[in-house]
Amino acid sequence: MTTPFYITTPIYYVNDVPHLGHAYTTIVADALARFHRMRGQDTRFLTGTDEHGQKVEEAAKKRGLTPQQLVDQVAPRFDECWKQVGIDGYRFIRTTDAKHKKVVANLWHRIRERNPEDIYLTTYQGWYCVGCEAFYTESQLVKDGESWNCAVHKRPVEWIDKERSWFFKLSKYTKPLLDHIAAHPDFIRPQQYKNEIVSFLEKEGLRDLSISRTSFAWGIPAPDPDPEGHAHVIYVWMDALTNYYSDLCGADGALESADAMKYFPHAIHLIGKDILRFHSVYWPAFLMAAGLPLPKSILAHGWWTVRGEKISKSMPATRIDPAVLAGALAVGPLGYSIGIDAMRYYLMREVPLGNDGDFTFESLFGRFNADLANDLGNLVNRSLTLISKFAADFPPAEDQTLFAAGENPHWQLEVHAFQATNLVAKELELCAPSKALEQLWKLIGQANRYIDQTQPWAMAKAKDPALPHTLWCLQRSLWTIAQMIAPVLPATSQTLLGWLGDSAPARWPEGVQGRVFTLAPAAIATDATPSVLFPRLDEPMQAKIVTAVAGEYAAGASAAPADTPAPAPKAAKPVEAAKPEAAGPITYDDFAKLELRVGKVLTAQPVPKKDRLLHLTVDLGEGKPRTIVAGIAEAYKPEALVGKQVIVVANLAPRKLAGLTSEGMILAAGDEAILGLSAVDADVPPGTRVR
Ligand code: ME8
Repeated sequence: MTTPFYITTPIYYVNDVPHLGHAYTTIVADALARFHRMRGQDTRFLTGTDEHGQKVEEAAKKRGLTPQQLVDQVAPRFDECWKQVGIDGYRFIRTTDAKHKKVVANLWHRIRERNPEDIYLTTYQGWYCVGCEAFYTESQLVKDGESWNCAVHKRPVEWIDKERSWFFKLSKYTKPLLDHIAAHPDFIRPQQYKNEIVSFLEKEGLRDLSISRTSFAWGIPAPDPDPEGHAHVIYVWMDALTNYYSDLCGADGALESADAMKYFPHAIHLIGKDILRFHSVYWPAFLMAAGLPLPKSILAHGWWTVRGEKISKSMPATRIDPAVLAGALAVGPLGYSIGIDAMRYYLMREVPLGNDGDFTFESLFGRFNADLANDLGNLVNRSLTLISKFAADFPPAEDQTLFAAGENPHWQLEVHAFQATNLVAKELELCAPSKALEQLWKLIGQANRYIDQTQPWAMAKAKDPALPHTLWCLQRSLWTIAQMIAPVLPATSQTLLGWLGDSAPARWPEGVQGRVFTLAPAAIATDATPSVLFPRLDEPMQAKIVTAVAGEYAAGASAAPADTPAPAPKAAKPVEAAKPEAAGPITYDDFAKLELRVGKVLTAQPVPKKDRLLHLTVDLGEGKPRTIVAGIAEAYKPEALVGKQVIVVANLAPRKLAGLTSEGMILAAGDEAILGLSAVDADVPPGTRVR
């Protein structure tokens, strides 16, 4: 029986929509899960959403929604996004799931049963960052004039003044954690993050941790009563971290489920370095206190940045939508799937796991043209063209005598391919996709050189009897490569295997007797006419991609039109749909052409069958209210809009939307669920001109 493989991503906060940073973690986890599945391992892959806490409660209130309504709107976005970018075979957990809530309560009870002194009541006083949902000491914050700012969010933190709270005796676990890390060298990976945690534990030690809040209600109720009668909800990180365990439990929430015992000790928690401490300190300490097994590894990766700024919600100009990026890269006959594969390849190849990486179009196009179009694309095209051209007269066939002859190009390619199956697998076992791809591309280079060396076209002309063997070697190495690219380039792999006459799901090529690996089952159809999988991105194409992607994230930074109709499914978005490039500076006369007016929303109602649209009537002081159709239904409940003052572009030509004529556009910032309507800071009459 093989060892189970269990990989998790962080569960993402629902106050954001998925961006390239979230996609990176999920894509790496997907690639690793695919690899282990290909090797026949019992594989489990978990992602999901983190839905409780103060910031969700506040965001919902602002929008006139209940927290449950807000999370129900946003959580499916992550699931949809992962489907759009081809993430496969995952389970999706939400912390509002009933089973999860039971498991969190059971974990609490278990800690109290085993270590009654580990959870106790007192009062908390100190700084709290709502963005991180974390408590900070002043040494962890940045002083900015009068206020203390969160180092991550660069915004002031909140002072919590003597809030009654349950505490967890984290201080007791400094030594047990250090001991565990010493005994399990792979517990925190890569090394630099392990060093960081060890040094933190050794130098600073741990203080007890507040694990409940009373000043808001959106969370899992603390299972034990407070003798003073306060209602506590469990601290959002204790709740969230438990997801990795709760998904393995049965509906009754019992902690000792068969799946938990089977998979959890093998868990690899893939995370961004921003949440390292929560995972490598709090989480194992909770588990130790409860007497439960610890995960196998905390695997931290670095941050993706844009122009040096971390891709994040608070930096809208950095927010690249993964589905838009994949759509923009959807070139060539396979369209969107190649866009996804190219994005996956870039993310996994460009940066060794653990390091930060700056997203640039230059490096993206460089990788695309050099690695995908030139190296892999050319190999595929040349090999298949040669095989299909000559196969009628020289059907590919192995010639043992040529291998037996030892040192020759055929033998070298064979040995190289065999070694690659091991080297690439080893790197993937170590969760190092970038190094795995480096190894794999060495084999691709070797196969390209094999064609140059053997010159099958010249062999055909000379009727060389070694040609069938040469074609066979090419076919065989291509098949091996097609299998091994599957974790990172699943669509490319499937297409290529199809062209090679292999319709079975991808599986890892295994070595047999020191050199031979599992053989491709069928011969290539001789009339196969391969198309160019990755066309080279020329300058006009590159410009279109930049506009499609950069235009999209620039829109997040400025006032996005709120009445933009729901976008067509992104998966179908061709590069041609790129937005025009942002205009340069405009003159006052240009600006004066815009008639911006204050409007007051009189009525608001959903538009049947259009989840994102609201049908509004807005008073612009013209006697007859205007009909405006706005794409803001995901952010606002209709009732929350009635009576609101908004800014309307009043001289926009009317447009038909969902069967209604929209007679203006409402200004808003942000997108979809995380959207704010532009505000008017004074009670001015409807129709007042905004200048
Ligand atoms: O922290 N580069 O959720 P979150 C790389 N709910 N990865 C990035 C990234 C970037 N610029 N930005 C985000 C939370 N990520 C908690 C987690 S787990 C029990 C609770 C990825 O929505 C990265 O994996 O803020 C990071 O750790 C995660 O998204 C943070 O997601």
